[in-house]
Amino acid sequence: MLRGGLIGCGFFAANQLHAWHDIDGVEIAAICDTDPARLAATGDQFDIAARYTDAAAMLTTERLDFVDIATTPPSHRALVELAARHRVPVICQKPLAATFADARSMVATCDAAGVAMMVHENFRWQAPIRALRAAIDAGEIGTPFFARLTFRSGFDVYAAQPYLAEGERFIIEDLGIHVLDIARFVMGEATTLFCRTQRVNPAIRGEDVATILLGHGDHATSIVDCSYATPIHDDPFPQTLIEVDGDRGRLRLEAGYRLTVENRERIVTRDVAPPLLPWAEKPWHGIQESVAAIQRHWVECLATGREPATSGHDNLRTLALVDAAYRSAAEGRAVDVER
Ligand code: NAD
Ligand code: 89V
Repeated sequence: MLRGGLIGCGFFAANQLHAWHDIDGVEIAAICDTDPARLAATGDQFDIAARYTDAAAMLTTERLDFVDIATTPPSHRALVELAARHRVPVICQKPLAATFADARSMVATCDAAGVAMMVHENFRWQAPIRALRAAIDAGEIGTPFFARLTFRSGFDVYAAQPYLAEGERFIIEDLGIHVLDIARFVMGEATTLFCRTQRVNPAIRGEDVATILLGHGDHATSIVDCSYATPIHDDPFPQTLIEVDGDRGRLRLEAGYRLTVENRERIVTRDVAPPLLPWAEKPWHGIQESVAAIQRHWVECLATGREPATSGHDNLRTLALVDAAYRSAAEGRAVDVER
């Protein structure tokens, strides 16, 4: 039985704890939160007796096979470094760090300590996105040369995550990061990028709209566009809608989890809806199922010694896009993505 310790008992951690509970061969043996009330509520809900308000005390006292960090970003670097000092494999929520330099240093620290590291970048693990990628891998549209990845919503994301209204940076760092990661997953690495940001909602501090044009070498172009300022009657939150043009056909992942594959001869629409897990709740169920999928992947990686798909090293490539997007928006010009 793998013994995990979870740090950060907030809004999203409940999904992670439900998913761990469902995975055979894993138990969350201890939890930690600096807020005693949240710690107690989570411990009671998931029946976990070993509770800590100090992560260092948890790491010193408990024998853990991995740590799952579900705190907000300002604490990520210190907590990842703590796990590395204890030689404990570590999962860290996105965004891995507030700066690209911090993230690089965290990945280097885990390398030096010889500990496995995975970033909890779960969006690419969503069932509809994997179905889209499987269609590309099966050659259904030939070679992709264009994609548009859209996340537009007016959902009140601030209700459950009030800190999102307070940061100098918002939608690229918190949400665009997922969509940029999907862009890599679907289209490969991007080399150049141009980004414009807007703040439409005057009640928040950061940008709530971002439009990003990516160049994937010479072979492909994609557009990532995100908005939390778009009033929509049937809001698709939290679905990422995607279209991909290939030289032999076209894919469209549309609202309601419909995947259409077409070429000049035929058009087929498939239902690629994610399953509704027993503990999941609409409209979050696709994200919740992706949490279970990425955590199962982590357990397989620990068992086999394989590098996780969203390892620290892999996630640096996504963070390079986030960094380039903010740089481009600030400078008002296209920029190269740091390698
Ligand atoms: P939250 O504020 O609801 O919860 C964070 C918890 O961490 C709080 O209870 C806080 O007291 C605790 N905490 C902070 N610093 C700590 C420390 N040093 N030691 C112990 N506990 C500490 O935040 P949230 O909305 O659950 O977000 C947490 C993380 O999850 C963020 O990085 C966010 O971006 C990410 N997130 C990811 C997804 C996704 O789909 N992958 C969705 C939502 C949130
Ligand atoms: O991923 C996140 O951190 C969340 C949400 C999915 C709502 O964007 O903020």
